Amino acid sequence: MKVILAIVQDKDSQVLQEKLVKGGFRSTKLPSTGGFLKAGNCTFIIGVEDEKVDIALEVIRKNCHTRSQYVTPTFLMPEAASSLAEPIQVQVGGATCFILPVEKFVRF
Ligand code: 2BA
Repeated sequence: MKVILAIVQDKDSQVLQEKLVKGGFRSTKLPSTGGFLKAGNCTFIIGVEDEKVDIALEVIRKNCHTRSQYVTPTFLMPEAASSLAEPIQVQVGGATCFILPVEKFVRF
């Protein structure tokens, strides 16, 4: 068994949750915050049998979309006044996924 930790954008999280259920996957959705943008995102914990990992990743890939966002990087240039700092564009990924081995899984 594996656990997939998938960090996705808030905008995609509801559809992803529904598609995971439809696909027969159990998941837990946690509110999270990206370290760089300091904006809300969602982290899914998905426990999956080894042979279904690729299917779960495909569900995530299909339903999570890359988007551009602008951020004013005052924290990268603390000497610049916020009014002087030019916003920069960043591509926020569809999903950032970590696939971890599960030593033991029990449900009571
Ligand atoms: P954030 O940390 O808010 O990052 C949002 C986007 O900002 C990133 O998109 C990336 O395009 C850009 N970015 C992040 N750190 C940067 C930096 N030091 N310099 C320049 N640009 C930077 P993604 O890479 O798609 O990441 C989306 C979200 O996934 C992240 O939100 C974070 O919550 C999570 N994430 C990404 N990589 C991670 C990692 N190695 N470990 C833990 N969480 C990660």
